[in-house]
Amino acid sequence: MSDNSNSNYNAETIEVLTMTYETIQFEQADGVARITLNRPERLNALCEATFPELHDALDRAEAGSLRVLVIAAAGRGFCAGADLEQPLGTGSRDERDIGATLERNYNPLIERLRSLPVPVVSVVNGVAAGAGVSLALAADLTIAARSASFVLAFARIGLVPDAGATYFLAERIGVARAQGLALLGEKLSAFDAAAWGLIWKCVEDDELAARVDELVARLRVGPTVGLGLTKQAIYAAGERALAAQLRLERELQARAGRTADFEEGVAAFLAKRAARFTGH
Ligand code: T3D
Repeated sequence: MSDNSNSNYNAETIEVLTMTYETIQFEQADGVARITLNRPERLNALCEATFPELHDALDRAEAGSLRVLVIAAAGRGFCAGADLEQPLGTGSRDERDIGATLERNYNPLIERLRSLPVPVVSVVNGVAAGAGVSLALAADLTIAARSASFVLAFARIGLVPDAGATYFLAERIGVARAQGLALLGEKLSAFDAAAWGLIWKCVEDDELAARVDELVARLRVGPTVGLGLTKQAIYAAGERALAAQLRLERELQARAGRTADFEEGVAAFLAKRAARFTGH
């Protein structure tokens, strides 16, 4: 990792932290952390170095006053999944345990992203394949360019969809469509991904950056604690019976009701003005 961390101040005295790692870039300013996958020549395939770098970037993001995390990618693709130029597993065929790589690298990352207490946005600029699909879908909001696509490439190399892919797909688009994509490994266009409910939105290529900026600007000034509790409740819903979910909502609402942002939201409504949430 090349540590070229620096802090500087612009005219509005907003602190900007930037880090360039071997395989990713990280930038944090004004509550927004942005991780950019940065191996465009390999379509941002995930190699062994990427995972500790991602965790280090997430540590830095969480150490600051984080209100939104953006995961984006450099070049023409989002992420081509595991780097197939690196050996997937070691030893003889019988000894090889690719599952151990999942346990060590992929699973902790996916769980961490899902449980981050702020909104996570993934920006799919081009093809997402293999675990790249999982990474894109681990975000709370996935926005994709119209020319982007999703490929469960695992079937093409004799592997099983992983890093949460089977979970995200079966949950969002149903078993029939999930099986079709997983067994055939066909490309799903961003347009169809949005129409099927796999992702939040598909936008025109030349509008992607502006639409992401709008989305991030909106989330950045949102009631961060309430938003974090909201995502927690929605993710829990699929795993609980109604009675348990009602109890969870009760508990989370009690916490949201103790935030300064709740008081500000109500005060702003009554005063007929825009709320000025601080994220507390
Ligand atoms: O142990 C573990 O890590 C287990 C975990 C497994 C999780 C997984 O993700 S398994 C699935 C791995 N991913 C794939 O199988 C996808 C492989 N890539 C593709 O199928 C295609 O590249 C795409 C459909 C993603 C894009 O196709 P296309 O035609 O737009 O691009 P391309 O020409 O195939 O790729 C461009 C370059 O990126 C090319 O390099 P070159 O020829 O220009 O030097 C290609 O080799 C490279 N590249 C693409 N994907 C990967 C990759 N290099 C390394 N690993 C890749 N996954």
